[in-house]
Amino acid sequence: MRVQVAIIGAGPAGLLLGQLLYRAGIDSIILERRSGEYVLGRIRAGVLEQAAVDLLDEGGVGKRLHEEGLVHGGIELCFDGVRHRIALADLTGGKHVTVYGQTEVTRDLMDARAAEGGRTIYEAEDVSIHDFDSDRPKVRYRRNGTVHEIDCDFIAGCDGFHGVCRETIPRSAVKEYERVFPFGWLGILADVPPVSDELIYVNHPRGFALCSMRSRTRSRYYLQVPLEEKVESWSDERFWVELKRRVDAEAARTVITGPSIEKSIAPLRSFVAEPMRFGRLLLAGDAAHIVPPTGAKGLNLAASDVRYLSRALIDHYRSGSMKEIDAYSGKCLRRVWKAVRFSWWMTSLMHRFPDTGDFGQKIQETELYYLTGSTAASTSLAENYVGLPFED
Ligand code: RFL
Ligand code: PHB
Repeated sequence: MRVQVAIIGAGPAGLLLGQLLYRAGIDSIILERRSGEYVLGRIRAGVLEQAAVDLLDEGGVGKRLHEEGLVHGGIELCFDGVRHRIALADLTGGKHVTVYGQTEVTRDLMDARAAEGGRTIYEAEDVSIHDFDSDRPKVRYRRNGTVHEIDCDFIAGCDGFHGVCRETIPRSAVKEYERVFPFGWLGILADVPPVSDELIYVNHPRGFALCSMRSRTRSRYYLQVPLEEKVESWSDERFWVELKRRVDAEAARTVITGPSIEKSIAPLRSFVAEPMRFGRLLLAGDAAHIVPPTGAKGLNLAASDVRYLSRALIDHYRSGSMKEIDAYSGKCLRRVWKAVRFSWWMTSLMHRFPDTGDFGQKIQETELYYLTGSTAASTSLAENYVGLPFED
């Protein structure tokens, strides 16, 4: 079989790329290791930058997002027992973020691809990529015991942090940068109304907490926990008691609790692999970089890579030029590193580290007072949170 672009991974990066290429008349196939239901069962990101919303609109998949997404013009930072609002929209000339779960984004993209007859092979086993340093890359996979081979012009490595694409690149050709944080986030999803209309990021001596949501009737809450913590040790009851100890008194009084419908622990990590292109293999999303979720940037960065990659491929097929493909890695990485810096900074500011101590706690609170009291400092946070501009 032959296609123009073979996409590895049906997460948001792979599906969105497939959609944008389809709209431009470029033929692709997506190979996904898991089943569609498994991919939809992963509860992950919840906050979309305007640029990600615009890109989903460009892909023709924004309808439900605009009907059901919650548009937020601010976030709250809670510290020293009091909440302070960062007026994102006022500070950024009217930019907002949209709360719409990654599961829903993925579902909309899968539905659009199915309706358009796009090819996605779920449960593709032993996917391997070959000859991407030549003009004739190949992809192989196995399904129901039969090995298939695909010839293509380009391979898009959208297969996440544990994927096969980055791993196949010779070690000597990649430079990896990494920081693993000494804690994780325990998250629960529950069908209860959110405690507040906006997200609350909490700095507390007992550890970070986040009050988020998926809709007006579905909430997502997180607690900072030690890395070695087991999810089985956290009954719903224990989770709610701990959350109430970390949030402000009013939130503790008014939060509506209920049975969890999902509960999991995610480690926090910053990671970047450079460059993001090797010949005709182009990495996008978590396959090339990971950020801790504190800045709500992971999914948005995947969309930002796909924006550059789709434009580069479309330009190539229209003009025959490799100029935009050549520029891809540099353009992505300049924006990626800014999000890596912001996510690291938000994580450092809001979490309790093993060496934070009383002094560190005071410094964090003082930085938070400065941040919420200074228009210059709040504007810096706001412009990063809503998403920095693109190069083109
Ligand atoms: P994904 O979503 O990981 O999708 C990659 C896909 O590739 C498949 N795959 C393979 N397919 C074929 N062959 C192979 N060998 C393969 N290996 C892997 C996988 O099954 C999968 O379907 O990467 P993508 O598309 O780059 O999207 C990135 C986002 O998913 C990610 O950045 C965010 O979800 C990160 N993230 C969060 N980001 C936020 O902005 N806000 C959040 O609140 C937030 N919470 C989270 C998160 C990531 C988490 N992970 C990774 C554990 C919470 C969690 C728990
Ligand atoms: C979420 O709703 O899952 C979420 C929101 C904001 C973050 C991280 C996670 O910074």
